[in-house]
Amino acid sequence: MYFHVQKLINEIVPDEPDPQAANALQEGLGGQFGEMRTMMQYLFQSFNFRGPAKQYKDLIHAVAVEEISHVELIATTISRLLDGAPKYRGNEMGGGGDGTPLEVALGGSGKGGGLNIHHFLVGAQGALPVDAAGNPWSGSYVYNSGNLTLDLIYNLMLEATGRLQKCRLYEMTDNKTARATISYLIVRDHAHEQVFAKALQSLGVDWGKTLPIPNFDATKFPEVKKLMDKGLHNEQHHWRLDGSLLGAIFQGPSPTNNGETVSTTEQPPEGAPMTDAPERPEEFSPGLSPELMELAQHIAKLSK
Ligand code: MN3
Repeated sequence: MYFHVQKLINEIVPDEPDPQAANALQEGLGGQFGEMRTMMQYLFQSFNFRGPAKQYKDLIHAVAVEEISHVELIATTISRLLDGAPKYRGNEMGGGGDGTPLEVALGGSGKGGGLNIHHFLVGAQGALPVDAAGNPWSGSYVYNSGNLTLDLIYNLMLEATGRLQKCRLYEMTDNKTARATISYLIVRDHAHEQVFAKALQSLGVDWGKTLPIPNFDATKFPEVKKLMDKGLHNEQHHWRLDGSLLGAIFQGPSPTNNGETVSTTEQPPEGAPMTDAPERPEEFSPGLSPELMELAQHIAKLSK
């Protein structure tokens, strides 16, 4: 069973609305190598785990639980990037025309392209479980062969591809809201590559100079450097209230053979405050009449 803390796993930095960046980020949420896939793949692998080598179940499960928070973080980031985009006139592409409040959904009068009309038509300026081309997320992305070594190899490939795509996303946008979340996820993908690499190393694999993938100096992205300076790429929390065997595997020298050390942390990340999204009357969201809102606020008081 799972418990919940009403916080985000990392801070979302405020910046201007940017519906194009929001759509690009959909790949990191609902794409074949996105956060919904990592979450579901690792959850199913842990649900279906067989045999007594429980340290590997704990390891897969630890990453799975963190991925739930990544889905939450990137979905919230997409919502923030969309929120207020129709009325925003500060940059070239934003801002609806003169009369229609949601004109931006049709491409607007600026640069146009790169938007997903469903962000405004189906959702109310919120994230959707689709990729950047609008394809719905699919359960067939999930790889769970039941063979532990194969599953771990595939998980490492998944994290490496996720990191590759996020590095490309970083190069696509300079929006601070988007980049803060992309950078955090680049660093955590790095950590998860190391988690699965350590697991495979414990089963006899020697990584030599292969890792991380993509193998380049990620500290050239300033936001990524800040997080790596704190060692965020070398640690993994176990997310268990009742004790975990993750630390038996994820400790000691980094599998990237760079002289750094990896470790399992006892304390979860501190988290960042979650703020309320504003109401959007042009989307009829949340669409409560003053009478119903009054009723809702009255009910909220009863719970105290
Ligand atoms: Mn992730």
